[in-house]
Amino acid sequence: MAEYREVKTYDIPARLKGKGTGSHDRPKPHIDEATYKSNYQASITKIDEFWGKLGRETIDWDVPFKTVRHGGFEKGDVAWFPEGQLNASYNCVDRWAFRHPDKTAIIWEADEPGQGKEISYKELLAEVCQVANALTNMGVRKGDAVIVYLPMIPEAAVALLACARIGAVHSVVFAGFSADSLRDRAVDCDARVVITTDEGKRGGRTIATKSIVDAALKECPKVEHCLVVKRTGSDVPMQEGRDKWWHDAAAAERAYCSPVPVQSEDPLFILYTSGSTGKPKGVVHSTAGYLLGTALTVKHIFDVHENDRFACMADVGWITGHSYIVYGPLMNGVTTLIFESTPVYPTASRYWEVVAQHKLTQFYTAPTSIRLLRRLGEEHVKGHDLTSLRVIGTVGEPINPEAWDWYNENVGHGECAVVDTYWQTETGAHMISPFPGATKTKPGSATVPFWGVEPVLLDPQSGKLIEGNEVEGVLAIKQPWPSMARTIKGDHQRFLDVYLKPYPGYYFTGDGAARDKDGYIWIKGRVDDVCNVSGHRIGTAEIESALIQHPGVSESAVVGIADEVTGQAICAYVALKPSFSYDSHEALVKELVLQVRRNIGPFAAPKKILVVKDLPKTRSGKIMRRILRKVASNEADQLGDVSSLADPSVVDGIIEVWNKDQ
Ligand code: 6R9
Repeated sequence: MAEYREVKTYDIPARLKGKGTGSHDRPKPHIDEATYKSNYQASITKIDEFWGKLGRETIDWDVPFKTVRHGGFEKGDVAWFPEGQLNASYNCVDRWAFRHPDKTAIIWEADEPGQGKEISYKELLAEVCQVANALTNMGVRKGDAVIVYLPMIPEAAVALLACARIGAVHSVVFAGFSADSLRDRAVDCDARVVITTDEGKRGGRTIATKSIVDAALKECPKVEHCLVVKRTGSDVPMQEGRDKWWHDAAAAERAYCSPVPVQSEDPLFILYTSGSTGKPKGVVHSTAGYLLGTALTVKHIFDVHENDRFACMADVGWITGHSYIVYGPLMNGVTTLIFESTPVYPTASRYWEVVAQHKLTQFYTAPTSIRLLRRLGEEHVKGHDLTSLRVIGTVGEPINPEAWDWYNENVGHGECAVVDTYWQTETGAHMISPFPGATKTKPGSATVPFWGVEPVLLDPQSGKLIEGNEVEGVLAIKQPWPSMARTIKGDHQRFLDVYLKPYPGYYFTGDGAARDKDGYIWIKGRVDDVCNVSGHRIGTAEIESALIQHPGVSESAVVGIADEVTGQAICAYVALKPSFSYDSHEALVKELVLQVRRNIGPFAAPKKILVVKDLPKTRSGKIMRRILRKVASNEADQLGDVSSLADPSVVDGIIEVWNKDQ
């Protein structure tokens, strides 16, 4: 049975009932308990009728669809609204710019407080059009890929929407990735253009984005142009014929560009994410299904209303930023916030100053930030007027009940709905989450499925369906839903192998989960070799292949270890080549960490590196990570059966190194 604890159940909070402190106009939630239930039933029984209606209501179509859904998990040929034609940027920008031109679309909160700005829907439309025209001039056409390597500035949203306007496929690479990672992604998706900045700013520090791009582009023969946004004004080299300043290129263009209609199933973007094996996968999202999923979850999981000011503190380089900074909020025509800084810059009150200043109504962050702020103390939250908030959310990793309680009490003042939203890059939008006006919450549980999502628990070995409550298994989804990923760029077979083949007839999430006595879902974390550090997904195989590129390393094995703030941290075991000699252990460890930072990016750096003589292997040569995990969790006394190891004495050597390192 799951080890979840008996926790308190929280009723629908005051501010979702139009009550609570502060004088705010608090709208009635879109969904109450009864409508959640009836909608959910309809969404899985009268599928075509339910989604057909929402598809027509939520999206403005150039050509209406005839068929609601086609295909399934068996063949991996899922398609939604196939005959329909639409344009994502029209749906996110134009229709609102025509209806309420002066409404703020984007609040930009710059790294230094007070240096941000607001952009109206009218201004957003003009800039998206100019950049779309500039991209067209650079030869970008429908279906072409554009890499976006930008820090958190409004141009990041503009870049995505400009690509979408001309039917180009954007692929955002998080600006914390190294030149090598950027190169691999640009090559994999055949990008023709890269969009970046001279430099980035975050937490008072400067990020050399352009120079990283320059290094990456040395090995990207297909990239013809680089469009460079001026962020700091620093003097960066510009390559004649290839590099252009964003502002010059945009200013030369007409501030209108006709949106190019695309088919529902045409790709809107590619986003690379880590898997348990091999190189990162280019997850491909469709246009209509993805927009529908993000639009509806913003409306219903965050209970967003017309005059709301919505803030998601994620980076646009991850799926959370795509869905909940850019597409979801703009599909609803509300105000969205782009945050350039960190939760602790210039002080640990930054988040709360931002909430108070902009009178934010929804606030969405990762458990790791909450744990960090909780550790720094309540005094940083107190004294800021947070009464505008109605819904506060978390994403990216399981939230421990202590962090949930702290968030609820100190930020939500016990009056806001706390939504623990479970979903993935591949799912496009929320899958399991409370509905603010409909779902009683339990700290630590993602609670109930979104419409159209049928979560099931399967026995990991037999794949048999586990029915009833108070059970645990691997989490899979029974029916296709509109916002699910359609394929992996250039490798559909891998898409089938990773998600649809492991448990035939189901989409496999890679997570373990439990269902409690009330039918609520509790996510337990990955069951594969993927680590979750501060809500960032990192494949252990990627780190291993970075380490092995160091001249001294013969083998490495990476495991995740529990960490109080980041959830998990990376622990790498490294065996050296016998011929390799080195002077200082400290210097070697530093070099190895640097190797990972250079190869993948600083966020993937191991917290611990243990240099061992040998790795524990089975007779067939497989590394037994189970043992490495146990040692790294200080559970060397519970190693279990090690008799299948080729040389069981290796384990003693590893334990010795671990103990010395403590
Ligand atoms: C959106 C996002 C996906 C993985 C997922 C799971 C973990 C995300 C969670 C959660 C527990 C939640 N995860 N949300 N675990 N509770 N509310 O994070 O996408 O980067 O692809 O990561 O994150 O393990 O499988 P992505």
